[in-house]
Amino acid sequence: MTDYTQMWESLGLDIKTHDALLAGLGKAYTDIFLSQKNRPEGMKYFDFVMSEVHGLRIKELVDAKEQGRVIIGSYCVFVPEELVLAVDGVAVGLCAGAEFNFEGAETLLPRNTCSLIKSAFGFKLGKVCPYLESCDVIVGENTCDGKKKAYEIMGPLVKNLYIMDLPQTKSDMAKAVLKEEYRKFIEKLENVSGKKITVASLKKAVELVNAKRRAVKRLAAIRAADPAPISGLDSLLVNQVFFHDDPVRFTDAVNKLCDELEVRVKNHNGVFPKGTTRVVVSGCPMAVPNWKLPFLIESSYAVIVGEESCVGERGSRWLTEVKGNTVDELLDAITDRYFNIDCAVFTPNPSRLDYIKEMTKKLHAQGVIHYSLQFCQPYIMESGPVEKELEKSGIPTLRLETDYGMEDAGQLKTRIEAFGERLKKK
Ligand code: BJ8
Repeated sequence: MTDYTQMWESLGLDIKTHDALLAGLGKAYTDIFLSQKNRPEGMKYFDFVMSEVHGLRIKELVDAKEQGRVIIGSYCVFVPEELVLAVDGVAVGLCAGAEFNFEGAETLLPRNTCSLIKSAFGFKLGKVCPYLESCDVIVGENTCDGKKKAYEIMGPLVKNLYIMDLPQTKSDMAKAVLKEEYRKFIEKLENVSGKKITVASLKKAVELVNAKRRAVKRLAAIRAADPAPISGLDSLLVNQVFFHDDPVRFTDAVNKLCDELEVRVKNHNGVFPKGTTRVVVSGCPMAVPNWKLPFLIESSYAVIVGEESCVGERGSRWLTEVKGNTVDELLDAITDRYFNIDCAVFTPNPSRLDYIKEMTKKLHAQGVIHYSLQFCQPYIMESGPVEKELEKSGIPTLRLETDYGMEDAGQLKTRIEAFGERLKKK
């Protein structure tokens, strides 16, 4: 195994704490992922990526920087990777999914802040995130109130925090605001990278990101098969790696995995027996290594066949039309694409509910498990009307609120199992 200590030291990581974090991550990965039976061969690539997620991938980022490329980190799927790639930059996701150093985070943030935000602060204060420390620019986007105010507190802790303002309605004016924010982001990227976005570089970037999204869409469609050829856990992992890996290599690996899964579907070779209860999970994004809920669900009675989440279909279901002969026209197409995202911070937000119904139907799911992080106002608020509407449409729905800790695992499992009984009777 390569020793990356020197690289981590040069990024300013706290080696002892970081070692402990990696050891915990490795154990969780072995227990949750490697213990699954009859996994697709194609998952070996993702096992490798995970084993090197703070090693080889970080080395690649360091090398990219040495070659003069900029590293742009973000916490939201509204930040267009296309624009980063168009200046030959590298885009990395920074959301964290572990309950780590929450005591530290709570010295700066109110206790009733969602785990996703606390985790980002815990990682920063604990000096354990090599992605964050590699970034030339960290993009904070004004979405929910928690994130908005947290970025104000984060500003002095990091170098080069850039705030992107986002609209919260779907009006024409809101779309114009989004386009203007993206235009300002181009300016920022051009300044920091010293490279100009051209029609050719932007078209190429759009095509690259489209190919990546097409690959995960292909995976999402394959999951309609019964028996399920891949677990929800493994599919989630692919969607999580989406935010960290090299886009070309990732696309290739996902397409290879899909080739294999299509053969499995033909041969009725499932990871769960035919007729296993099928559920869609909808709600807050699950960042690495947030695997708690999928693990509890899939170790109970059901297979997860889709994620209506930003780490899932909400983040990847739209492609960008490659149309336009100027950077401005291409930016219109990019804005059109991103303006579709139906995050719960938007009001009103009917398309999210419609799409949960559509997913349930096309993936032949018997029910929906709505997942909100505690203290996440947008998704908790939206979960009531979502549950009511789904139930009215004959789709059994279980609403869960949880955090990154394991204390409520037993209680969650009991509720998940009781929901399973209900689905069986359906
Ligand atoms: S587009 S879902 S990635 S904002 S869980 S921090 S909402 S209090 S993550 Fe998100 Fe962009 Fe929307 Fe997607 Fe706030 Fe809720 Fe915490 Fe959240």
